[in-house]
Parts: sequence; C-alpha cells; structure tokens
Amino acid sequence: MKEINFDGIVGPSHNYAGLSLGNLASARNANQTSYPRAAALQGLAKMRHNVRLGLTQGVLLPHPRPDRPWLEALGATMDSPEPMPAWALSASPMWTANAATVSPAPDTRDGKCHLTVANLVTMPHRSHEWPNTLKQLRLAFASPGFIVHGPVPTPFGDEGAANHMRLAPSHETPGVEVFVYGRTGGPFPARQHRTASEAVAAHHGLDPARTLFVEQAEQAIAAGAFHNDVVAVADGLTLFAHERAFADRDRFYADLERLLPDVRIVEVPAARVSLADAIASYLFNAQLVTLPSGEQALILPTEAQAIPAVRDYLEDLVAGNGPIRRTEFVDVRQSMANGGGPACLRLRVVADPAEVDPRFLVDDAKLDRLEAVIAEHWPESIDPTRLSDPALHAAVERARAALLDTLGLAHEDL
Ligand code: SUG
Repeated sequence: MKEINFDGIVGPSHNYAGLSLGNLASARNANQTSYPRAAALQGLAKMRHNVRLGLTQGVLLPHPRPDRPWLEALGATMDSPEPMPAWALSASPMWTANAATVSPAPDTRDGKCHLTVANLVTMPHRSHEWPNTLKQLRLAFASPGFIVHGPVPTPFGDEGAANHMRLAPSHETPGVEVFVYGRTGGPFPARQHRTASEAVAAHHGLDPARTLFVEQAEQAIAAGAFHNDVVAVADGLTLFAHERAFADRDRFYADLERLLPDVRIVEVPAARVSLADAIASYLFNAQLVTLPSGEQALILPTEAQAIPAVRDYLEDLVAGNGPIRRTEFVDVRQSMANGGGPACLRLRVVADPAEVDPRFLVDDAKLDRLEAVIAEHWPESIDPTRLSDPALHAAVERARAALLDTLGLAHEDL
C-alpha cells in the first residue's frame, strides 16, 4: 500500500472570475487576466518534483467546459449574463482535494477503500463538478478493492478531503479519521456540513470509536479558511495545525491522544504566525508527506517564503527535533491566485498502485508527454471580459480532447 497523490491537471479554461465568497485570493484576483498554459505547466512541475522525491503520482482530468448541458438545465446559454458563463467555464475541478473523501481499506468495515464524490453544493460554479468526477473515479478505481459512492444529497454541503484528515501509524493499520465541519463562518459560508460528514463516515463503514467530528473555528472561516486544509494538515501520526483552527482544540487534541497515544501535534501559535499570515501564505495548505527515507516533509507554496513570520517559523521548525524534517517550495502561483495551494491540487488515496487504472498514474516520461500537449493546446491567456467568446470555447474543447487522447482516454465516456 502506498499513498498516491492524484493531482488535478489545470484545465485550459483556468480563469479568475471571483466566484468564491470567503476565499480571499479568489476575490482579490477577480477579473485579472489568467494564464492557463503557465498554470497547467506549474501543476505538472509540482507533480514532477514529487515524483523525484520518490512519491507515487496520479492525475485527474479537467472536466468538459463550458458545461453546456448544465447551463441548458438552468435555462441559460454561454450568451446569458454573468455569472452564468463563468460558472459554466470554471476550471475549478483542478482542486482535487475537493473531488472526494477517501477512507483507506484498513479503516473500513468491509476492508475496501471507499471514496465518496463531494457534492460541492455551496458554490454554484463547483456544484456541477461531481457527475464528471464520479465518472473519472469509477474508471480509475474500477477494481474490486474500491467502492465509489455517489454524492451526499443536498442541501448538506460536502467539500471532500479538504475537510478530512487521517492519522495512522502506517498505511496498513486502522487509523483515526477526522471530519472537520463548519457551523458558521461569520460573513462567509460554512461549506462543510456535519450531516454530510456523518453520512460519508456511515457509507464508508468507519468504526465510530475511531472517527471524530470536529468543528472548525468560526474565526478561522471568517479569516478566509474556507476549507480546513487552509489551517491544518495531517500525515502519518503528525497533525500540523494553527492554534485557532478548531472551535474546541483541547477536546480534539485530548481525543486524538486517547485514540493514538503516539500522535505528534505540531501546533503553530497565533503569537508566532497570525491567522491572517497563515492564510495569506498558505502555510498549512502544504502537502505533508512521508518520504521514502521515513522523514516527513512539507511541500509548500513559494508564497510561504515571502512572509517573514512564516519563513522564520519554518526555519525553526526544521531546525528543531519535531517530526517535520524538510521543507520544499513549489511555484503554483496561478492556482494560488484562486486560493488553491499545493494541498488543494491533490487527492490522496492510500492503496496498491497496481489496483489503479494505469492511465491515471504518471511518471517522468508521461509528464513529458503531458507537458507537450499543454504547451501546444492550452490558451496562453484568458481575458475575463471574453468568457462568452465562442473561439475560446472551441479552443478549450480541442485542448481537452488532445489531452484525453494523449492519456489513452479518448474513447471513454468522460
Ligand atoms: O473552492 N477557488 C476554489 C479553491 C479551492 C481550494 N481547495 C482547497 N482548499 N482544498 C474554491 O474556492 C475560485 C474560482 C474563481 O473565482 O474563478 C475557486 O473556485
């Protein structure tokens, strides 16, 4: 069993439409020109970086855009007034931490790996992702060791793995699964509902004694942590979290220590890094990974180097004798400008890679081929005043078709 990171390939329609209330970067960059080709190449460079660290890497695909059938169901077209065209054209499936929630086999009653596609109902532009995500998951995880579930019914918002953490001594042993939900976010929506988290845990057949439902701090959502993975991340027996991430942290930590006596909680005090700096730097939206050497490393966005308090904290962190021994920085600026850091761009699945459809796995050579198709077909830039331009739509559709062809997926119903 291995941890496989499935990164979303940034779609050719990547643009800045300011669609996500409560996501400060999305609001700040609304109506800026976007660079889809550079965005997708940055994503591939991150994957290559992680492959070279010895990690196992997979991909999920951009969705068909513009999503005309969905618009039709709304009685609209790409000529309707904004925000309809932007909703239908969004490249938001790139953030695969929101694709699904995953419970590895050792945690579940039937000993299979369960995945539940996230309904993403809170944001209109993300609410139409799940049908195509579900098709991809059913194809990639078709072998009998996996069970792929449809979405939790509305109106209970589910944003997938971005609000879920698993702590376990190894990939082969039962872990503790933590579902983080929001009740209120001050001026901003709480996207993850407790009822949805409970439904996912039930469908996955998790042991209630080893499942925690933890409320996200209202203050954190109000400060811009629209998902838990903006203020906390876990890997192995390590939890890396901001002091203000959870509504009742003492109780959460006590529960973790009771269930996992060897847990290592690395908490960042607000006095060292404010909530505002944590969110601006995406310090916690790092990939916390265990390298083949057994050491833990943080794969961070370059933005985390730009804020002095965060940079100083990270220097002390790796100089100390805690579990996190290394930091690595990756440039995913195009995604970051929409509020998506390294951890948003990946979905973790603990499984045997031999059980996964190989068309969804990548190595250096396949990354070369993907780079070539992106360099040839992805629009260089998108001017946000031209989202209704039929020439743009045609270019986006051609680009996706070329990608599916390269991956050997052109004949699948995707
Ligand atoms: O849902 N941004 C995404 C970012 C998702 C980040 N994912 C995790 N934290 N796991 C969102 O808010 C912005 C799109 C726009 O404004 O054009 C957007 O959807």
